[in-house]
Amino acid sequence: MRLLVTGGAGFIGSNFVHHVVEHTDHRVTVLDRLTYAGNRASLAGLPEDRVAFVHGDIADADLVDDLVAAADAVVHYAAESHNDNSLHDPNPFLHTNLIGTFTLLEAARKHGTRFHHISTDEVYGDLELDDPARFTEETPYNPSSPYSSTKAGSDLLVRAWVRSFGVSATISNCSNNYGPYQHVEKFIPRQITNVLRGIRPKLYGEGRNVRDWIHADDHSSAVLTILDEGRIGETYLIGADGEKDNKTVVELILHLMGRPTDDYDHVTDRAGHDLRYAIDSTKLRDELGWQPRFRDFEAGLAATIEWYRDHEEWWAPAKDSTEAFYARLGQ
Ligand code: NAD
Ligand code: TDX
Repeated sequence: MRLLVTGGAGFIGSNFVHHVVEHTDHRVTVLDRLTYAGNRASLAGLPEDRVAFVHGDIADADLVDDLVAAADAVVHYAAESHNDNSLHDPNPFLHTNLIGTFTLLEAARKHGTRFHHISTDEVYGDLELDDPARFTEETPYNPSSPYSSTKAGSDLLVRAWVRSFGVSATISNCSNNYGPYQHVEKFIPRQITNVLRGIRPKLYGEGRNVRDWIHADDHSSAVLTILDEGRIGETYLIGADGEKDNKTVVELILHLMGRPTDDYDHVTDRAGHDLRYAIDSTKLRDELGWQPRFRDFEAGLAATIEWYRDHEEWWAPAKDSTEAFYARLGQ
């Protein structure tokens, strides 16, 4: 197959491209605008006869039309993805997450191209800490931030294009990813690179908020499974039973990096901070037979720490400006 992967120079998109090259015969064209979050170095070393790169905007209808016409399937990762940025300036989130997704859907409709939309568990809002329920495909949408509301809107566009225009689309909503190539603005790489730089990790509020962690490589295998075997029009939740509160994660990072586990700061909490996310991925596992490979969070985290230790040249250029942004917010 010829895959068009949008956002393939970002964190999860680049992990997906590496996974596809390693595990399939597909050829990939990456379409990426190379915003602050995109990095061509994340695709370095991949074979040129398998992976092509196009620098451009998913909201550029002429460009998108040409690329979708040449693809057998679109896997749509491109997004503005950081909640804290969306609280500071929502505008790019509307452009990319809504107009960009609309532009891709119109091209998929015109050319009859298979479409897989990557989304997030954040569209479902949050759960109480003691709620026995987890998110399922039936949970009502209830997004909290400009980021999650534009992702929710993009999911609804996909559903409407399936029903009204017969677009062959599937949707997946995944929990929090960790692994290599994640931007230093995000929680886990921020704390790892802080420790590497001799800066104390920064925990929002009390750190009671729970995230459901999955390794990015497991996200990739789930997306390939849905692309191959998913039922058109269906939504699949992707998760690996990885619930941890933020305080536990910071203390584990410090422990794995040989630091005292109380060597961190509590900083200003995020506005509207979602308390807990938790995914029930029974449908994906029972219907399509998918299973995560990384079941030991501590081992996956240790490998991720090693990756950041070994790849300072990849993350260092973004570190100072990211910390300056957080410092202005008191975080
Ligand atoms: P990221 O911010 O690391 O990467 C986004 C990529 O999209 C970047 O390479 C950027 O340059 C590109 N991009 C942004 N705007 C673009 C535009 N207008 N045109 C073309 N390219 C553009 O994001 P990520 O964390 O890898 O997330 C990828 C997808 O996965 C997003 O759709 C996100 O909502 C979803 N998701 C992320 C997580 C997570 O934990 N990070 C969890 C679930 C779902
Ligand atoms: O310095 C920090 N300190 C801190 O305590 C940062 C950056 C974050 N946090 C907290 C906020 C969250 O409770 O850690 C948790 C994780 O934060 P992020 O990495 O910003 O992720 P989150 O807001 O949970 O969203 C992520 O998962 C779902 C991705 O960024 C989204 O793109 C995805 O949809």
